[in-house]
Amino acid sequence: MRRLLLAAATLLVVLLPGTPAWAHTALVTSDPARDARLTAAPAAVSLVFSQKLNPDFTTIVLSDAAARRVPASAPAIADARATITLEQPLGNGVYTVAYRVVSLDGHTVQGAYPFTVADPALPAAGRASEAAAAAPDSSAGLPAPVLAGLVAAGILLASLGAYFALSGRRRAARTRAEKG
Ligand SMILES: [Cu+2]
Repeated sequence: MRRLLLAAATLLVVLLPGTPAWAHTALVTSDPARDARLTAAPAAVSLVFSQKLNPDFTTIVLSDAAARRVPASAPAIADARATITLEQPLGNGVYTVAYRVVSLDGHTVQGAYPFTVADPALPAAGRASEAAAAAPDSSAGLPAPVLAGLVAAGILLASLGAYFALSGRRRAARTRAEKG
């Protein structure tokens, strides 16, 4: 009987690893949604969790593609929903919503997800940086006159090399003839 109790106690310890995942809060839904592609910029970001939120331990940060924080209000908490209101209209581009909240058992839950603003009425996002990133560093990107100059210089060097090699051989032949 005692052995059985011991086995049961051991089993209990094994089955109870400090933090049962089901006790933790989780992001249930959000607006904008994860990976959303919006044709109109949102004025707010709203997250709904599976547990009631603690206003003292709820953080939501919106960042742009350059990881700059987008100015926004402190999260307004209503039960399990937290909403930040953006202070400026968003331009086109990829944004990241990062959140950090506390579960009822006191453990922190954090995560992040992206969404994209692609308003056809706004200028395209980061065209200059995209162009810079796309520019190849190979000779294929060189303007035609530069390429032509490089080819000409190559031909000149090759023919100079051939000339010196030839004249060197001729000179060697001549000295050999003079000696002989
Ligand atoms: Cu926990």
